Amino acid sequence: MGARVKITPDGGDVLIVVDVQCDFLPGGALAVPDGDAVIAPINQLARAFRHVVLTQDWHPGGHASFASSHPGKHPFDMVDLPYGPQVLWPDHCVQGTPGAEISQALDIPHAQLVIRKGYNAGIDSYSGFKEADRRTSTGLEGYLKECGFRQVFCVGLALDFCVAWTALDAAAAGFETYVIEDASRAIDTNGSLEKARRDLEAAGVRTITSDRIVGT
Ligand code: VGL
Ligand code: ZN
Repeated sequence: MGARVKITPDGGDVLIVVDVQCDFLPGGALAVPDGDAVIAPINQLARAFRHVVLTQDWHPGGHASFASSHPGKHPFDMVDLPYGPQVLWPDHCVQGTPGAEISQALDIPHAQLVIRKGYNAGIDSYSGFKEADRRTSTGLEGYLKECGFRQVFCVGLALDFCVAWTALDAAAAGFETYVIEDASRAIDTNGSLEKARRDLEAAGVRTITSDRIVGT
């Protein structure tokens, strides 16, 4: 609990809902533990925001982040790609498949943009802003700046990967950035959650709970 974080109805604040897709939910190819627990708080939060952007992990078959693309490797192994170390994942969020669909349980009809990422075969993209080569832009920074947003609130899946990287890039782009923890869940592999928390804190990203926005 802490002081209330004010959302101004006339803009300036945007909620980014990261990767709430079937493959990251129970029964999915890369199910995040307790992943469906994010749905209710996200739906409640979204009603408080006039502006909501969704991200969608969107990989071609045979993507470089898939363990199946690296003979002898298994999910959660590491591999060195031209841009650096990469965690390998089960095949997930393949373009056009049911697992890549954004959950029907999300109730955000007013979401204004879906930004897809991870569509380059050789480059992963946890962040909604910048791919894992740290050079290729998705265009989201320009979009948010052109819209005049100043505060970015990040929620979704997974807290220690796509939510954290999106928040870190938002902060680096100059937005006042928040992660809403109870509206996010982590994968937590090889210390990833601890590392994400440290990185977020070092970058000045504020970690809050949704009661500070929508609480009574
Ligand atoms: C994600 C691993 C691979 C995420 C996406 O949404 O956090 N994690 N692709
Ligand atoms: Zn992915």
